This record gives sequence, C-alpha cells and structure tokens, in this order.
Amino acid sequence: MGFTVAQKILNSHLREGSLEGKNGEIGIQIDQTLTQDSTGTMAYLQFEAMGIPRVKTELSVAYIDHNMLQTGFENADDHAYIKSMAKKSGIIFSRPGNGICHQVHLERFAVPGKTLIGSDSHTPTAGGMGMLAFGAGGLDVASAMGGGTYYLQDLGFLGVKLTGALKNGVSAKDVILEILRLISVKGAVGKIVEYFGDGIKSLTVPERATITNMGTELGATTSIFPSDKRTREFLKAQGREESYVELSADADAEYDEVIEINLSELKPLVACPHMPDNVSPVSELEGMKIDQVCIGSCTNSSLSDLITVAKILKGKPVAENVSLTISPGSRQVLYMLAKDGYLSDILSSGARLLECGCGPCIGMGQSPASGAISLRTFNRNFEGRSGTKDARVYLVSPETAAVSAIAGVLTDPSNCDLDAKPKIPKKFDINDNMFDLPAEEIAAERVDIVRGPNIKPFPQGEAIPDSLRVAVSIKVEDNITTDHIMPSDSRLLPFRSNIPHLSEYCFTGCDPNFPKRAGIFVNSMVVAGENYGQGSSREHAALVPLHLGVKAVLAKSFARIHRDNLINVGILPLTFTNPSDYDDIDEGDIIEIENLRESISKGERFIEAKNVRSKGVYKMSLVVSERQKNYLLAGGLLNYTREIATE
Ligand code: MIC
Ligand code: SF4
Repeated sequence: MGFTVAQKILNSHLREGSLEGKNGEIGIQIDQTLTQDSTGTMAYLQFEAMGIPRVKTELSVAYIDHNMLQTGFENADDHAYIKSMAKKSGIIFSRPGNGICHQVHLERFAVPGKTLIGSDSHTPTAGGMGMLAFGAGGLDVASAMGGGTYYLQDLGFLGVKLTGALKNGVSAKDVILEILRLISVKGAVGKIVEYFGDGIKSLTVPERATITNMGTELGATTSIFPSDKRTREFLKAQGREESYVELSADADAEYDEVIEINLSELKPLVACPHMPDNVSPVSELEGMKIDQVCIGSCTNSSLSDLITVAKILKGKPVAENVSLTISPGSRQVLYMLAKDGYLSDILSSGARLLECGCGPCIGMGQSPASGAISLRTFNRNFEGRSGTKDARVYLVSPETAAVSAIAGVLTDPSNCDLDAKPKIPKKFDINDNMFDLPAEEIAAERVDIVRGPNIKPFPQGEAIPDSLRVAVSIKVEDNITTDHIMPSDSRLLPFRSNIPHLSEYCFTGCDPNFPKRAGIFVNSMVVAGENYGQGSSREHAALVPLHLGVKAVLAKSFARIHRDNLINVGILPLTFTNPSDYDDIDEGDIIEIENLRESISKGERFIEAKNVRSKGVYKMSLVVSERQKNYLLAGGLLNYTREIATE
C-alpha cells in the first residue's frame, strides 16, 4: 500500500514508533518551531528552565503579533524578554508590525515536506504549503527547540477529495465552513486531514492555507495539501523557489475515511453564534442587519483576500450602520496594498485600518457594542471571545464581509457582480528588515536576558500521590473551549507571564465564583462533557488550574492539544467509561481515588473513583503512553526532565 503526503513526511521524520498498525504513539523530529507572544513568554521561560543554551532546530522564529496594544508596561516587558531570549538562543525575532505569525511564516519560512510545531493552535496554516505543522503547548515547543522529539498518539487519516472549481463569490473560507457543517468541531479529533483530487489544482497557496488554518476548528491534529505547481508558483513569487519539492500521495494511498466536496456546488456560508460548525447558507440569513465587520486574522488576511476586498469597496462607502475594520496579515500585504493603490480604495470607503496583527480576533480592541452583530472573516466565534459577552459573531468569507459592509446587511456575494479572483503576483515585494537575527553562538553569552516585573515564576506540578481526595470545583458541559477555561482579551492578554494574576479569571465566563471556590477546596477536580479544551493551544488553560489546585479533569472526551498540556503540567486527564456517570456528579462532591500512583505505575488502563456523597463508583480510563505515564508520575514534563538529568 502506498503513502499519503502526511505519512510520507511522518516517515521521513520518524524517531520512535511506526505508522504500521493504527494505535500507539509515534515520535517525530521537528525541523522548525514558531512562537507568538501570548504563549511565547511562557515557552521561553520553560526553555530557560530546561537549561539548553541554543536551539537545535533548522529554524525557530519568535513572532510578536497578538499582544500589541501596550496598554501598560506588561506587553512591552514580555516583548523585551522574548527579544533578548531570541537573540541569545539562536531564534529569529519578528518585530511587532511585521505580521501575524501564520501569514508571515507562510510567506517567508514554510517549506514543503518539513515539520513545524508552534505554540499556537493555527500553526497547521503552513499545511497549505505542504508542510506538516502542528499546534502545541509551550512546553512541547520548548522541548522541540532543544532538539526533543514531538509525540503524536493514535493517528487517523481523513482524506478530503475536492472536485470542480469555486464559482465567483464563493471562496476557500466556504470550503472549510462546509466541512465544519458536515463533520462538526469534533469531526477530525485525532485525525490528519489531507486534501487531494482535481479540485485542488485551482486553489492557490493562500487559499489552501485558509482551509488548513481552520482545520483546527475541526479538532484536527493537522491538515495538509500536496506540494505542486501552485506551491512552486507561490515560493517563486516569494523569492524562495529553491525550497520547492514536489509532494503528492501515492496512487494506492489509503485514508481511513474520505469525504468528497464538489467545489462547483458550494455556496457562500456563514458560521452562526457561537460555534464555527453552526453553519448555514448566507442566502438563508440574507438581509440580517449588521453593526460591525472585521476583516483579517490568520485565516483571511492574505494579499489576495485583501485585494478582493479592496475591489469590492472601490468607489462605494461603508454603510452608515457599520463599523468596518481591516487588519492586514503582514507588513508585506500592507505594503503591496499601499504600493498598488488598493489601500486608497479601502480607506476611501470609510474602512478603519488596524495594525498587521491578530487584533479583534483575540479581543484586542474592537469589542462590539452590547448585543451587536459582528461579521468576521476570522476562525472562531466562541461566546465572549470578542470581548462582549452578548455580541453575536458570524464567521464569513472576505467576499461576504465586504459586500455586507457596503449593504449594511448580510449579503450573498454570489449574487453580486464581482471581479475574477486576483492571481498570485509574479513577485511579492520582499523586505525582511523586521526580522532581527540572533547573535552568533560565540557572542550569545554576552546577551543579557531582560526580565520585567510582570514576569512571574510559573507553577510546577507535584508527583502523583498514592491516593487522591478532591472536591469537584466545577462541572461544565460539552465543547468547553480554552477561552472558557482561561479567557483572553485586552485586559488579560498582557498577563500571560503572570499566572497568579490570570488565576483570578479562570473559568469566570462559566462561573464567576470558580477561582474563590477552587481556592477554598485547595485540591480539586474539574468535571466536563465532550471535547473538553477545544480551541487555543494556550497552556495557561492547564497552568492556571494547576496554580488553583486542580489535580484532575474527568471528561467525556478531550481536545488533543489541551490533553497534552494537562499531562505536560502533571494534571490527570481522566475519561468516563460510562458517560452517564457524568449525571451522577454534582459540584462540591468529594471524589476519592485509592492506590492512584500504583495503578498508574503499573500502566493500568482503568481507575476507579468513589463519590462520597452519592456512593457512585466510576470506572475512568487513563490512556497514556509510557512517556506520558512518566510525566504524570513526576508531576509534569519539566520535573521528569530534571529527574532523568540527575539520575
Ligand atoms: C487563539 O486564536 O485563540 C490564539 C490566541 O491564537 C491561541 C493562542 C493563545 O491563546 O495565545 C491559539 O489559537 O492557540
Ligand atoms: Fe491570531 Fe486569531 Fe489567528 Fe489566533 S486565530 S493566531 S488570535 S489571528
């Protein structure tokens, strides 16, 4: 049997395990890493704690893109720390204003056939370039920077066969919204999604990247396209043709499942509040009055996306009831829009131009008014993520966003007279002067690390005790996101290196009393439904509960990156074997687990817990690899690394 593109890259990077047989853990070598600033400070603190002086990857880049409001000294402190760490440790530093990590990485560094991990869940954007790219917690990225192996468990392979070609007014965003509609936000958990078929030939690299970007919203481990003449065209225009290699699946490659989508039949779609899979045709909601339109984010801020928007806005004013903002994905995009005259079309329409960064996508400004309706070209519309709890956020394509901004109501672009999609330019304008190169190894010793007062020590896990007695500090339902667990907005993002401060806001969107209650309980457990921890890669959603005394999470199922983050910090991710036991548990119940350490040491798959109030006995499963077992027993990856270093 032949191999898929993903299997070929996995095989060429395999350090441990094998792809034969379905279950089990494999370990791969990582060629490149990226961090962004809101997870990066923690990742570099962890890298420092590992005591490795220089990165061992082919390329590591530290981007500043999330946290750029600088409402106080906190952001600037974090940036200065990251900059000094990058200089010392052999990492390229991408200055604030250079753009969103995923867009810039695609433009300047992504290489087909290579592996990448990044401390951001949308790192799979680089899959649009034929790169095998994973979102991960900061500890995993720190470990990969030090040359460590990256591990993946029980991989499945989902093929998406694309046929036909997109009609005018329909875009790559509608392709991924259609897949979300079909398989939901849990549809690709544990799977690598690979695109193939004749339909891919017409999709450019930025269009492919929109699709792989939002594969994260499917719960996918990663998503990937083959590397073909479209890839070469993009790399050549970026002055990097030498990085091109052709990559395609073997004719007899097999996927575990295949879904087929005819691009010619797609219509403009919209994800309604408050989940990316709550998808309807735009035509069904057409005419809905809107208050705000935000165009940008790592999903839809490429040059071609924004040229499309500029052409729609040209000569037409933004409706009186709408505030339209545009955040270009990179300085390269903004520069080319300006140079080629598109920026004046955007500005004369009345759009507000924001910095090249994440901006409103992560609630850094532009929070909608109370109860307002916001159309966004972003990838997530979780409740409250915009910074306004009762705002209603709808996710759409750049075409839908732009025609609606002019009309003042949700409008179907396929009924509008639009120009043909812009082509990839023959040559992008290349200017790498916002990348600061690291110090030569020989001079690195002389670089001082800058550590401002906002940077506080992070909590460390404790070795698993013999038995555990914990109170249930919160019970939450299905699809709880890391935004629920550890909210992020313009008030909180500046504190990503200050866990004690963040802990005052843990779970407060679900229950404002959680931090206080967890404090009173001292040792506690979180009880949850399906797909617990979906969304962001932020390990703060594990570190902050750890700081508040959470020892275990008992859920119906977990999202991949969050589960890895829990294990990395030493919190037990337990799964109900009988999902109806969930109903027997109330907040405040005391749960007892006897012989916990012994069961884990012996590698027992099932663990029994008793509910002191209801007398219920629950059979919980803990499916972990030998490596993860060791992390848990030691109280996390860092403790384990130290243990083996002193053996
Ligand atoms: C997001 O889109 O939620 C973020 C902010 O980019 C996160 C990272 C973070 O929480 O810092 C992500 O997607 O991983
Ligand atoms: Fe930034 Fe939004 Fe992309 Fe996250 S999803 S990296 S916040 S643009």
